[in-house]
Amino acid sequence: MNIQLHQKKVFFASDFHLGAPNETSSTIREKKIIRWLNSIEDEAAAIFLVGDIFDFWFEYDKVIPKGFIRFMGKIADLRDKNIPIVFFTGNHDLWMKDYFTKELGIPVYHHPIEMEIENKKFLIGHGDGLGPGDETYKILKKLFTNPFCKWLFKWLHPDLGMRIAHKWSSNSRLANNNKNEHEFKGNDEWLWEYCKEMDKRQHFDYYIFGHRHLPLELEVGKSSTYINLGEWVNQNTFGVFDGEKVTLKTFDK
Ligand SMILES: [Mn+2]
Repeated sequence: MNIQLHQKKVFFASDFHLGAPNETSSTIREKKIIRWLNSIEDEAAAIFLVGDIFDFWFEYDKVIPKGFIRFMGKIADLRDKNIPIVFFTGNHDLWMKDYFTKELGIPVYHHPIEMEIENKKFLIGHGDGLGPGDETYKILKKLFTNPFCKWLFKWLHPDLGMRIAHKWSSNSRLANNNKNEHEFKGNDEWLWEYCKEMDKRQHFDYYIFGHRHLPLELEVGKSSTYINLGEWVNQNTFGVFDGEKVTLKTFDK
């Protein structure tokens, strides 16, 4: 994928968690995301949505989850206007397959990707399971991505499967909220650690991740920056690359 800026900008956002914690608050958030997309579309050379777009997503062979129709409509509208959009899966929506690719021409990445935009090197990904720590999740991810487990889940009736998944998702969120997860952990920021280790082997100008739910802009090396995109449940933060620099901003309209 080759992105040309032509005086435009590249936008990054993650962790919309559409669907959570309930329909009412998700719909308010969904409309805000659409206002944001409306506000950037004229100057967007590309839009990267970096995982946990949906609080839960599963693609059956012939069925996708209900909901998010305004968001999907807006995404389709942007694609019809030829604006490149790139999806990454997060730990909440890792069961995306090729629906968005087939329907809208949106590539869906399940791993971080390297990309060069205007002579800057980017490493972009959701960030789950990278760096030290998060051992429980690393084991769970193996289970979640196991083809046999996915096959079993697929054959549960969607009403039952989705109910189980939502219960699981809300439990894991509650557990996270109890642990002061959203405070800056200094040298224990796993993704920051990951960037520092990576930069010793291969240099990137920008490391762009989500997952952490905490907007961060941290120096990795001399000319290298780790950006965490934050989230949209409370903070509505996003990244903008103008060809020179990535800036973190807040959408407050
Ligand atoms: Mn998340």
